[in-house]
Amino acid sequence: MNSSQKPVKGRPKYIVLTGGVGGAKLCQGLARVLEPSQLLFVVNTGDDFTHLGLHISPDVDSLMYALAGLSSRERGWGRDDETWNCLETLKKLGGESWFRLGDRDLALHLKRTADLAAGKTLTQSIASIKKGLRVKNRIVPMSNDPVRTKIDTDEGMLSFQEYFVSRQCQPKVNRVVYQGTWDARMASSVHTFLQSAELRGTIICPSNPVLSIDPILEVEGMRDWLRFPHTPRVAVSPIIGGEAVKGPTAKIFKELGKEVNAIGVAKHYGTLLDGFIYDRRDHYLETRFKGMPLPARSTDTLMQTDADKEALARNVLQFIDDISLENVFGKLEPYDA
Ligand code: FO1
Repeated sequence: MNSSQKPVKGRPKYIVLTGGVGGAKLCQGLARVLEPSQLLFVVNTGDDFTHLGLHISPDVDSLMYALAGLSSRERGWGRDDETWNCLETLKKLGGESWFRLGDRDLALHLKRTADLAAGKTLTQSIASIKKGLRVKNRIVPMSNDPVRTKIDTDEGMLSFQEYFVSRQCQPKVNRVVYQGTWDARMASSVHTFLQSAELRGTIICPSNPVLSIDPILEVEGMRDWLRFPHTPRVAVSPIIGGEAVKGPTAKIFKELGKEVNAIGVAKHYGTLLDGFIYDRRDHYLETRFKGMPLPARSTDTLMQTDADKEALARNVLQFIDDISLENVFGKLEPYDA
């Protein structure tokens, strides 16, 4: 929490859809300007898988480590204060070492796997682990039921981590499928939060739209529920100047025949959105955004420091307020924040 700014106590509330490293950065910014009770982070679990008998939930962990101030600056995933003794020994023993689990990260995985084996839900396990990490924010998986993202590539159908880590996102993507979304139920706290009278808006983080956000939106009923509260839904573009800040978003957009820029991202989400934030370096897109029925605003979205994360969070919240006012008082002109 920024000491110079008093938080708004209790209300308003925001639901935040996130996945991956870019998403976690905006969540850190939001956590710096709002009280934990004002935020619900709903996290992609399409990347989850079982490895060496352990339940891996990378996007949940990236967010927990980021909010705990423990995440690796260099890698983005896993912990900063990591050692690799177990992995090195495993390698010597001829075990699987392509997916790198550090010693400290392993402890988290042992705890989660034991929780699930004892009958806890993923939500309950996250709640207990984040307590140990002293993270006060509310973090829920998009569902407690298994959803698995599969990538249909020119090398055949690959599981998410086979594509992402083992094949380093090299195969050409033809299609992405989200197995299990039909049977997956939203975590119950998402319903409760969406029905809250104090809900002020929904924020879609600058995460990969296809790999991190679509799995959340595809969970049975999620899109309809997100339309229900009639509060602004705002997304932040993960593409700046035709490139993703990190990861394969631009490559996948190109391979799926989408426009590789902020306009392509806005069109991808389509009518789900009430507002869109793109980077000020993409100011050349302003005329095109003005021609679209979607209010768009440009600002600095590159989050390198904690101050950058906080500034973007404040801009997103301001934009949501402005859209809410616009709904009451009429159209606002776009501006550079
Ligand atoms: N990403 C890699 O590129 N290589 C790894 O070996 C790797 C291990 C890993 C272990 C735990 C964890 O929570 C994340 C890990 N990641 C690794 C990141 C992860 O695969 C991706 O960042 C996400 O799935 C995409 O959002």
